[in-house]
Amino acid sequence: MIRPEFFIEKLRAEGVEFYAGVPDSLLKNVCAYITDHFDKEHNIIAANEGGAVALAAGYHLATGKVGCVYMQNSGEGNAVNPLASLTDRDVYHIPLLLIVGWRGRPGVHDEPQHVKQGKITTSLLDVMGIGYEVLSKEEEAAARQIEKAMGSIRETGEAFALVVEKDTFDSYALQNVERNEYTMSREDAIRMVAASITEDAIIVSTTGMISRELFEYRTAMGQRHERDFLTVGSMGHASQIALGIALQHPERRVYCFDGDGASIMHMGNMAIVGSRRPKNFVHVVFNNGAHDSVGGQPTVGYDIDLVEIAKAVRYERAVRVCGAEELKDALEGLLDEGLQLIEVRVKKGNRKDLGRPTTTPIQNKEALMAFLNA
Ligand SMILES: Cc1ncc(C[n+]2csc(CCOP(=O)(O)OP(=O)(O)O)c2C)c(N)n1
Repeated sequence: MIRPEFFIEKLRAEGVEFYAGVPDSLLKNVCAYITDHFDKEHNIIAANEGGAVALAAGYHLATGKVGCVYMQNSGEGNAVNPLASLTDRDVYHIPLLLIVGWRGRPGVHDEPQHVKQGKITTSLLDVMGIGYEVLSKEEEAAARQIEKAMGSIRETGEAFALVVEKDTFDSYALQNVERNEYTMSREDAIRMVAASITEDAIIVSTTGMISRELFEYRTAMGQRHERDFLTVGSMGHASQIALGIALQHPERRVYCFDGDGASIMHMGNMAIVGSRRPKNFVHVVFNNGAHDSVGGQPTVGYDIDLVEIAKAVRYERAVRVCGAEELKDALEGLLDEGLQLIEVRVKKGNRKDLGRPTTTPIQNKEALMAFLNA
């Protein structure tokens, strides 16, 4: 295995002093090392992976140096547009290094949302004309690959990617842990909201642990899963799926269970929800100020005012709550009709024995459609 400090210090020796990206579970030890060793001007956790590519482009314009973008392969899609229309040699020809966590690598068992992306991870790089190396798990070989990558970037002025398999990096314990003062767990908050909704309502939940915790709540309560759409991939788009349903089923209330990282990733989606003002839409953002599902790296969730943002894009009502009492009041105080948002401030972390959905995405889809159209 590679020590994160070995990897990042080798990159530093090759002139890499700027990072931007969206965290990934396979890269979490490297991301933690970067967080501890680079200041906020040199490590930016971006809203989405496309934004990270553009940040590295801006850094290059300002300094002439090569920035590095880290991402899970799920984020390749978000990055394709700026890679093809900004940094590509046919456009502005801007060099950068990509570090891509390879979930769903063929032959390695992974969750369903990673299977397709895992198959196309390297072919997407091929089709964009981006050279890559699958990073060795052995330090000296990895060091040679870094030299090759940086040599290629310097020679061609183009992007080059290091693709990272599972169990490549050794552990690294984050020193600068950002704690928040909130006491309620996300899982308790999810249970409270789920328990408060009527039997005909739908929940569209976001990527990561929020969906896993909702699934386990139903199982624990002996309930079926047909009312819940678990958006296991497609991070940041749960609110649009919910909107698509809400507009066609005005007789049912639709809840979106969102994360702060996910809602920030595609924040414009809130504006579209606001523009339609569905009367049957309740947006609940479980805000722990972190990308908790992939290692707890900070988001800007506590630096911005989600309630004011919701109001500004024409949600009828938006409130922020912390703690079970306030959440209970907010749920009881929901208007019978109207587009509403509840931001629930929760602490970071999850149960260690949290499971994963035991139904497949297709089963989930079919059960929901049957329920909706019964
Ligand atoms: C496009 C994309 N980028 C990155 C990921 C990896 N990922 C999965 S969950 C997650 C964090 C979600 O954070 P948040 O929405 O705040 O929810 P939390 O995990 O904190 O409950 C990330 C970055 C992904 N699935 N898709």
